[in-house]
Amino acid sequence: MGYNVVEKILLNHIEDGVIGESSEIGIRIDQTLTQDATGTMAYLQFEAMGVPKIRTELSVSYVDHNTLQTGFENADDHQYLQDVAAMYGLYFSKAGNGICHQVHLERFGRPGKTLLGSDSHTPTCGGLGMLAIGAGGLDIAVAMAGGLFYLPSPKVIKVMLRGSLSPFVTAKDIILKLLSILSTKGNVGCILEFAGEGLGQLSIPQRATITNMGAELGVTTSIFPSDENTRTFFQAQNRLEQWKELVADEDATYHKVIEINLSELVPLIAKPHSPDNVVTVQELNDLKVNQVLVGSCTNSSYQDLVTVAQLLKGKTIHPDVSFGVAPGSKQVFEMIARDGYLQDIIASGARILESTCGFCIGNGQSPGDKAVSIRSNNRNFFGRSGTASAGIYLASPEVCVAAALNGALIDPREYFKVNPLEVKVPELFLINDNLIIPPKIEEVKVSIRRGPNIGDPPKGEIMGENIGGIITLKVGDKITTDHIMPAGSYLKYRSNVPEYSKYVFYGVDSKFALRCLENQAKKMANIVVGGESYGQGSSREHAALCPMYLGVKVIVVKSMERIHKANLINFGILPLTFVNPSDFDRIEQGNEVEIGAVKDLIKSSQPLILLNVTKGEEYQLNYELTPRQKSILFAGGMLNFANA
Ligand code: MIC
Ligand code: SF4
Repeated sequence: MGYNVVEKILLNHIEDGVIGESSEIGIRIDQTLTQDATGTMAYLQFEAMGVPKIRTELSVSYVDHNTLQTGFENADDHQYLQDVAAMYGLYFSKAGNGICHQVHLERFGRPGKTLLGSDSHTPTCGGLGMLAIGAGGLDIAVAMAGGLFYLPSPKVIKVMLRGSLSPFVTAKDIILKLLSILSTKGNVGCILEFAGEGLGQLSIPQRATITNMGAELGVTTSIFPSDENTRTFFQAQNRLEQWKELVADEDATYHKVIEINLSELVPLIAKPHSPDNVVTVQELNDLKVNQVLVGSCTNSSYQDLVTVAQLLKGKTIHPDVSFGVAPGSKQVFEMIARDGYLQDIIASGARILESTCGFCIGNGQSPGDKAVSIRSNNRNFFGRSGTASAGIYLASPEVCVAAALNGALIDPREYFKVNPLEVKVPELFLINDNLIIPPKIEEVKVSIRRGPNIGDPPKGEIMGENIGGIITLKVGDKITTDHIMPAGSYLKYRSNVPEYSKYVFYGVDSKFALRCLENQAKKMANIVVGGESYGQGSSREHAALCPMYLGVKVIVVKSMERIHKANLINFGILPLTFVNPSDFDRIEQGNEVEIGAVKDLIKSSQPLILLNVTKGEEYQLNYELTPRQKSILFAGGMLNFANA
């Protein structure tokens, strides 16, 4: 029997468990990446492990999220990260070099290798045939220390791309179509593997748009085979020796097959406040637009920006629109400058933004009250832009440019009467890695500088036999990590858990943290109740770490997303689900509850009983935990477990 691409990579890396048979498997990690917003905590945790040098083939520390530097905190974090990289043997990509996923795709990713990144969009490198997975910072620290990464034994879904894209229909429309089919929930444990004749038309940056935004589906990752197009890309990045072919066997089998006919696709757009709220652009024709932004790790490649420049050439942005462009990396930025495209973009009236996450994470460019903002990025969660009343829409750069020129949404096929010029991957990218500091071969003496904002990561408490607590908060479906742990202007507290913890659930209920502290003082555990797909979105472990700091011991939901569940376990918070989902309607915020014999029941894999003391009712609760995860929870989290 033949193997698919995912199985081929897993078979080369598996060290624990059996693919398809064990509930989770442990794999060796070749490469890791971190970014500054999750990185400081990951390296503080790595330091706590006492390992002298990283044990991966290659690890890169990027600075790309918090580059706004309003205050000393960001700069101090960057300095800490640079010192840590020098001390432990990592590459360090300085602020200004670009967004981690774009740079990793350009300069480091390799077909057939495994990559673990402390950012949910790490699957971007799946575009070049790599098994690239997002996880919490603590999992990255463990991988850097040579430990295995555990993932659910995956269900591999084959996505057959048939036909070919029409002009103005793009890779973004393929992933938006997939989001409309699969939605953002219910895909935990799946991996998408792309195949079919449609692949030939897709360059690596276009494939990377698809694997990047695949993160919004909640799958473990997405991957393309490594073929001739991949080879062309490696040659153009002057890394041909790192390329190898990796394709599925003819008789490979899959969990299921989805077909998409590219010839039938039209320009699509995701409406507020979820990436799967997809309609055709035509359905929203004439919607007045206030802001347009092109950038982020989804759509900011050289190909994307040359297309943008060609569509803008000789035209002026609509007077009522603010239009911003953020090149994804220094390579992209330098190339559009060298080739004259930057001039066309500037001339049109665009505002040129730094090569960083910026607007995508709500760090600047917040739209006006009730404004409509059309963006080329991947997430439009409620409040993420920094303006709760604004409507954020996600679409291709082509749709963005048409809206920016027209002042209202319009199908680009209608607006630009002539088809765009085809932009191919250049024969040779401009290679200038002068913002990447490689690790030193010789021994270096480094003393790590830590700014006053950088504190030690808190440790969890060993789990007790009984949990008595309060339902401190009850929320509904699709609670994202942006709801739980807002980023934007609070990002600078990522290295300062006591300060950052004040903002847990801030946009949902600004008194949450205060209530938690009051309950904690009364020795009552804090418990959060939620609906479907709790914890979707980011890999930020602060969405577990800060609740742990506030004394949250249990999360009870209808269903939960993979990375967030793993993070909760890593920080000793028990993730439970209702056996009977209608019990969700009976339990209320403020109820006093008890869960008895927790450890004994979990050890013997029996359901837990939640006694609602206030109402005198009982609800059965379930969990899916492997023996390894149970031990981590009993120890009060991964740091205690690893150091035991
Ligand atoms: C995001 O897109 O939500 C982020 C910001 O990149 C996060 C990481 C973080 O919160 O630091 C992610 O995707 O994991
Ligand atoms: Fe940065 Fe946005 Fe990409 Fe997250 S999704 S890595 S915030 S550009």
